[in-house]
Amino acid sequence: MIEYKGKEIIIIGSGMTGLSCIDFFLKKGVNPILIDTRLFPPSIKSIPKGIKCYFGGFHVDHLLKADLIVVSPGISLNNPALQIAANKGIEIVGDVELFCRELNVPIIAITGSNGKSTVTNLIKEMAQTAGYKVVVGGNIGIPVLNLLKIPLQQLYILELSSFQLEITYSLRANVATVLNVSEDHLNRYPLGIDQYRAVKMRIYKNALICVINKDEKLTIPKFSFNQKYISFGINQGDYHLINKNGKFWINSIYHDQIFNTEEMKIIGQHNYINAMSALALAEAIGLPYLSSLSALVSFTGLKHRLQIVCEHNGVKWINDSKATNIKSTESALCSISSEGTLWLLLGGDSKGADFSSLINLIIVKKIKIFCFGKDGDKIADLCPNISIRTKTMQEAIKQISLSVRPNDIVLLSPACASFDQFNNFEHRGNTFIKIVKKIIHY
Ligand code: UMA
Ligand code: ADP
Repeated sequence: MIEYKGKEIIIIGSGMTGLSCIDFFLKKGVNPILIDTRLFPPSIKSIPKGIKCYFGGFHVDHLLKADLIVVSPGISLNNPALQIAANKGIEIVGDVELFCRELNVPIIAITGSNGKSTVTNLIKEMAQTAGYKVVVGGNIGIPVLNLLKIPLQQLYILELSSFQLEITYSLRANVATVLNVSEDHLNRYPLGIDQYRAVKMRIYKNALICVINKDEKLTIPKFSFNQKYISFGINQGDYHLINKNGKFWINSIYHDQIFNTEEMKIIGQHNYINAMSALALAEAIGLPYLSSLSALVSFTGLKHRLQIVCEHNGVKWINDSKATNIKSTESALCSISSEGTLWLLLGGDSKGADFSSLINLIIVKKIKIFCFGKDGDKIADLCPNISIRTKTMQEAIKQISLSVRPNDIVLLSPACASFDQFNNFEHRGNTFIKIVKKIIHY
């Protein structure tokens, strides 16, 4: 455990991470300083009394007085003031680093461009079914330092974003995985996908066992003598799919029994892959296979991920608000088939992504696209014949509701971040649900 007393500590960002860091240092008897780039940060009322705050930007002078700077994930390390501080040798870390320095406990660490929360919850259910005392935290919405308030557990399952891994150095996971790597957050990684991928690969450093996706070369680390590997993939890997009479079964080199994916409640090939990755993680920590399979069968999926809101007059309304990049929307389009028209709601902040890869999937479907938000124009310009531009998602839903017919599907799978018009993806998804229920008088 590190002694922080007597040190000048600056916390950047007053969101949920920043607040958890303040709490952590106060408990250690240190009064940190808080900086936020916004003049009126949203969580201003939750900041404990007595904390010295500077709002409205960074001042290099402040940063240069620090012994330690703790940066929230929403702040880019490319910020010039942070660069100056780093060049002067001031230590810059994130909350996950503070957490790893505090506890030496069994950790499953999960990252990837998509599927993190689904797999994190699945492995949690599997471990709990096997009788483990487990906690979950990280990018999933629970700052890791808050886990220190819970009595010591047998297993910590951490969902980690690239932003968090960037400033984590002491992670020594028992099992680590990069589920997949596809284009995302390019506004934060100016050198492109290689830079983004390199950050994700940091999760494997010092891990005892690496769980890798055989179908995605980008998830495979350089092999190291003292690490064990367990793999999964569609047609290859220790866990893979076999096709028997048009039905997909999960097969494994570790077990004789094969598992029928039709027993799962979550749909789509991407979820079969998620299931295999969770089974591989379960194998790595030695959970009994049968109890993992029973957890898999019971798992109903998470809200805002291909969530069927309702079916009314033959029209299905689906909330996939957590689809915040192109690959996740592609997986939604591959998982859903509609006899009628598919009404797709796309838009928000594209984070610098190139949408042309979506076109191939879109043009083979009977589809109408509604584009909204900051990058609505950019998306609508790609297929102008089938796209309608609205300012907001709310406006789009109202227009769609006037035209839908039985057998149609309305899908919110925006392929963009929500922050341009909503607080977060939950806010966007809940707004969708609320309007839909109002429209159909649910
Ligand atoms: N911000 C400023 N100025 C500041 C500090 C923050 O403008 O000085 C802005 C950021 O640019 C961002 C917002 O405030 O738009 C929130 O940033 P934050 O770092 O304060 O975020 P937290 O509330 O602490 O939440 C963070 C993660 N958010 C981000 O990485 C943006 C949450 O992941 C995570 O659940 C939480 O820590 C607990 O670990 C959310 C997320 O969007 C779900 N993650 C990205 C993703 O999944 O794609 C990576
Ligand atoms: P994350 O936490 O990485 O954002 P989630 O499990 O919350 O992942 O899912 C986010 C979005 O990605 C949802 O739209 C979901 O349907 C989709 N998705 C989930 N798993 C995968 C996967 N393995 N490949 C592609 N898309 C996926």
